Amino acid sequence: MKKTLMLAVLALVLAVGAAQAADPVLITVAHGATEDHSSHAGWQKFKEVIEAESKGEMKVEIFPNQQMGGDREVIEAAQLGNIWVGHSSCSPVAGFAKEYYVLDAPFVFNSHDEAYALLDGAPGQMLLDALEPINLKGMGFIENGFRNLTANKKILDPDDLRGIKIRVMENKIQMLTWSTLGANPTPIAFGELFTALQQGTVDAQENPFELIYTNKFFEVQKYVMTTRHIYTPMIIFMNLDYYNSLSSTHQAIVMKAAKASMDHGRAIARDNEKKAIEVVGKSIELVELTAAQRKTFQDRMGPVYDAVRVQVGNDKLMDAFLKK
Ligand code: TK8
Repeated sequence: MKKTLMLAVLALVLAVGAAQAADPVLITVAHGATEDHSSHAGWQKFKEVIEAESKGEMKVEIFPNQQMGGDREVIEAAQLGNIWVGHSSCSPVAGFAKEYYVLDAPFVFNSHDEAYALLDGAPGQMLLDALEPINLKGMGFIENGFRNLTANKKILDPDDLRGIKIRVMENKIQMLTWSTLGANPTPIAFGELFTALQQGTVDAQENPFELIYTNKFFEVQKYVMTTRHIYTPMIIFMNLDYYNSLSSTHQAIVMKAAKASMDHGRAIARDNEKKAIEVVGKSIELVELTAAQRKTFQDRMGPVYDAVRVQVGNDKLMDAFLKK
């Protein structure tokens, strides 16, 4: 009897020791936004929830501001397992998963609520699932925002874009959109954009107000036009092999933290956008386009919608977003 009791005590001591000795599950996160961008606040919430819910069994380390490269590099690093978690604007993702071209269709969303309803519903889930063949677990969509055009000349309709060199994200539909409008598009990685504007390599770019502010693009541009020509979300993802290697308890904690990160980041993004509009509007000319002026851009988008449908190659997905 005494021997059995001793063995039971020994087994208990070893189990407790093993648990204490076990290194925490380390989750590395990388992204290309600055630390004052709402997406970084979202990742801090992700870290907070994971470390609290796992009671220290999981640790999160965040590498912001292009430390691991821009969107394309972060996607590739997460695919290969050089980092475990990251985010990217959805346009660069389309080069890896063609379904994401659906989000490059301009003038689809008219409000944040409309965008969230689709992205957080079945259409968005189809996009999250489309990442699994490239070894990524899509965890959700955080805020980047409605994109607006900045330039060194006032642009009131597409005819004003003639001869304008505009930077676009590395994505063939973005290239087609702006060439269809009459501009000369050049794909440049986000991390090189400020220098390209400063040196005059390009005359214009388009991004949400928050990024126009956090990355100081307004300091090297003269006008910002409220085109709101597209809503770009950022997609947050984890290396799928790594996700599948986690216990079901840890998987549930990761997904709970991802949801908390999205909700927190979106809320902050809306406040940040208001502040960004105020600061940018005091530094350069804010050109509030009328609905009629915005329509002159949308009226030229026919060939772009056709090209998106071809690239996406999935009418069910296309119609889920465009025929809402
Ligand atoms: C930030 C980029 C940015 C995107 C762009 O890493 O490239 O213009 O809007 O959000 O993903």
